[in-house]
Amino acid sequence: MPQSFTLEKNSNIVILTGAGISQESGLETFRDPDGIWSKVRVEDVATPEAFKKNPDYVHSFYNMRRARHLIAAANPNDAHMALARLETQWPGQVTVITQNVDSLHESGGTQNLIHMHGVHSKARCDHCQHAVPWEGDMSTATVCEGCGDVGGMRPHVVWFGETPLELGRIQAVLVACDLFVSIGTSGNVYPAAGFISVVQQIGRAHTVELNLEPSLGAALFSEGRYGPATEVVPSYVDEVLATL
Ligand code: BJW
Repeated sequence: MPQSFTLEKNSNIVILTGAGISQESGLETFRDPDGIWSKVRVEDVATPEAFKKNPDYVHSFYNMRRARHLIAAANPNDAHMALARLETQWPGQVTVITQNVDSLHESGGTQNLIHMHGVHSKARCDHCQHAVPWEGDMSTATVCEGCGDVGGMRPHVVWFGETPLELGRIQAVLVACDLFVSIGTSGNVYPAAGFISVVQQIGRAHTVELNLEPSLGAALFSEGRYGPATEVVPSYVDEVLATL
C-alpha cells in the first residue's frame, strides 16, 4: 500500500474482473495470442446479427464453451478464493463486477457479485425474455418454457451492440467506491473499460490494476501490480487486510 494512501476500515471496495482471472483455471481469454478471438471471428459468434444469420453455429460455439466452463467451475483458483476471503474479512462493502460468464467467483465463495455480461448457466428467450437456469446443450429446436416458442432460446450473455446488465447498480457502486481494483482485463471492451475513467473523474477512490501485463488503460490507475492472477491477487488481498 503506498504511503500517501490510507484505506479506512469502512471503505467500499469495488473489483472489476475479466477473463485473465480465470485463465489459470483453464479457461481461455479472448485477446491473448491463443485466445478465443484468434480462433473464431467476433462478428460470427458474439453479435445479435450473427445469431440471426447462423444460429446453429452460435449455439455450437456456446455449447462447447458452456461444457468447458461447467468443468472448470469446480476449480476456482487462488485469485477467486482471495477475493471471497476479502469479502468475508473486510468490514466495509466489497462488490465484484465481473465481465466473465463463468461461475468461478460463485464457486470460490463470492456473494456480492454482478455478472455484467451475463452467465453461461442461464438461457433466455429472445421472443419473451423468459430466463431459465441452463446446463446442457441448446439448439434452434429448444422450446421456451415461458411462451412455448421454438427458435428464440439463446445464451444469457451480452453480445456486442447489446446493453450490459445491471448498469444502474454498477454506477451506484462506482460512485461510492474508495478503492477500485481491476483484475485480468485488457481494457478493450466498453463500458467496462471506461469504469476507471468514471472512478477517476469522481476523484475519491484509489485505483489499482492487477494484470499479467499493463492493460490499454494502465496509465489511468494510481498503481499497477503485474504477474499471474494467482500470485498478484492473493498478495494484494493480504496487503489490504493487513491494514485492519
Ligand atoms: C491475465 C492472465 C493471468 C491473461 N493473470 N491476467 C467504439 C468505441 C468504444 C466503444 C465501442 C465502439 N464501437 C462499439 C463499441 C461498444 C462495444 C465495444 O466496447 N467495442 C470495442 C471492442 C470497441 N461494447 C458493446 O457493444 C457493449 N455494449 C454496449 O456498449 O452497450 C451500449 C451501452 C453502454 C452503456 C450504457 C448503455 C448502453 C457490450 C459488450 C459485450 C462484450 N461481450 C463479450 C462476450 C460475452 C459472452 C462470451 O463470453 O462469449 O464479453 S466480448 C468479450 O470481451 C467478453 C469479455 O467479457 C470482454 C472483455 O474481455 P476481457 O475480459 O478483458 O478479456 P481479454 O482477453 O481482452 O483480456 C484478458 C486480460 O487478462 C489480458 O490483459 C491479459 O494480459 C490478462 N491475463 N492471463 C492475470 N493468468
